[in-house]
Amino acid sequence: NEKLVEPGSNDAITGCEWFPKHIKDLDICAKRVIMYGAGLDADHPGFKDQDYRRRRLMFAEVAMEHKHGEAIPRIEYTESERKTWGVIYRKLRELHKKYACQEFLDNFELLERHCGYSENNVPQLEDISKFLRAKTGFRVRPVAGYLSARDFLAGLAYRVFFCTQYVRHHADPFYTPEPDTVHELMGHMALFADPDFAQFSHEIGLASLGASEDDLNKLATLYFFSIEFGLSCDSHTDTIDTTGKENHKKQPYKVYGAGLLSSAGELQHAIEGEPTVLRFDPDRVVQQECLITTFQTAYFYTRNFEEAQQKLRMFTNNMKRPFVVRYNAYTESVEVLNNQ
Ligand code: HBI
Ligand code: FE
Repeated sequence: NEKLVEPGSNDAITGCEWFPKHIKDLDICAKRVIMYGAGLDADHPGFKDQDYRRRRLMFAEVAMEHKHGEAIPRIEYTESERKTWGVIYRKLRELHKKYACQEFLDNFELLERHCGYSENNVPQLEDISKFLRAKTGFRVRPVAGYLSARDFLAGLAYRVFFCTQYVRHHADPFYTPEPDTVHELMGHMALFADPDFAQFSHEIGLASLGASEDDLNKLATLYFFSIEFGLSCDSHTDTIDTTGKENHKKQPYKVYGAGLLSSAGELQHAIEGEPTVLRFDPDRVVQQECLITTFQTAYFYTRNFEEAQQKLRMFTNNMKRPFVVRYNAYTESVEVLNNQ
């Protein structure tokens, strides 16, 4: 029988809130979905579409039955799903070339070459997972819907990204009220192939294990304004050009956040719309409100992912936990060191 842990349960080892100690424990996190197909909200585009709801239940079942170590089932996407994917793919690829950071573009090309990415094909999680694992040790596993920030971030500690496998409703290809596979695959996957980005993500995850409610909210906000909405400053554009004048012509910011790279509207807004852009300083970032239904009013940039790592580390070093965690990559487990 399956081990079940109620959210909010105390951890036998640390006395803090329970967290996974081994990558296999993510099976527990994956099951604690807050929202999925069965209970689509009244304002969801698929709410009244019985076929869509049935389809979502199938995806939920695949995700709920998946266990660590098993192959991720291949999905035969419907004509309608492939059409939705294709429409978004064409539009976003055009925008990526203009706005995405170089690391994203390079790795996206690899996904096209090795993982079946194209406008005519929805890629399979199993292929992407194998590819990422070879690149950075990251992998993906299917999830039925939205998880708590705590469960979701815990995955990152194990270099696991919880990935939805369903496609948004076809009524509005450029809008989804929840993460879907288009957002995950078009927005997130490419950068998990980058070692520095992978390390940054991994460290947010490790910091989240057993964190206080307050610290967890801060980490979720840092995740939001980096991995979802982060900008980078293209170092080539703010150097002095050959005439000796500073080059103010080119837009200095590039995009690495998946929420932007998977949203045609907000991607343009973030670069062309002249929003507030501030340096990624965690003490400042955690004061920013995460907006869910509208574009962000401010974005944060770092020069590169190494800088993001350093800033994050300085911040998490000051977070207080009555224990230290150490990730053991050989055993894929987290060791808890009690040094209070
Ligand atoms: N759950 N499945 C899923 N996908 C996400 O992107 C996600 C999540 N839960 C929480 C979350 N994102 C963010 O709010 C961050 O707080 C971690
Ligand atoms: Fe996301």
